[in-house]
Amino acid sequence: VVRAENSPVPDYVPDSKFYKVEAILRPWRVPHVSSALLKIGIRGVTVSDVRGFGAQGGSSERQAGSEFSEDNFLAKVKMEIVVSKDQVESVIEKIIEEARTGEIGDGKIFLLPVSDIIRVRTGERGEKAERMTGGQADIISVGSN
Ligand code: AKG
Repeated sequence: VVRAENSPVPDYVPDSKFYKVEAILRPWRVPHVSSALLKIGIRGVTVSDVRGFGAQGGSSERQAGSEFSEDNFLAKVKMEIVVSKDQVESVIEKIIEEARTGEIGDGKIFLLPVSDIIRVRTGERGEKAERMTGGQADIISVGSN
């Protein structure tokens, strides 16, 4: 993922090497978002079917006298993407670009610091675990770098 030289990374608080971008999105926008993320080199995305509501209490239009109730939960998809700090803004920009309709219900993005990343296959940690590689060659090279 390449960022323009003139767009500095914001000072996220707390500072971390890695962040999780967690996005609650309209289900039918998710394929657009994931293929756009693939195109910019993002390789690790987790999705879950979730239900929820936001400021509108689950209705797409504000109605006078409408009550919040538990059956107003709407189907959404939660996407979770863990990346290094310098990739965060590109991921957020891409999600907004591909998920936004401009209508109520487009969802939200949360940014969380991540303490470490551990690849189960190799035990690699940190940057080595974040980097998307795979296969036998990488298993062999573990310990030699
Ligand atoms: C909300 O509950 O905040 C909404 O945005 C409802 C509309 C929707 O998610 O489609």
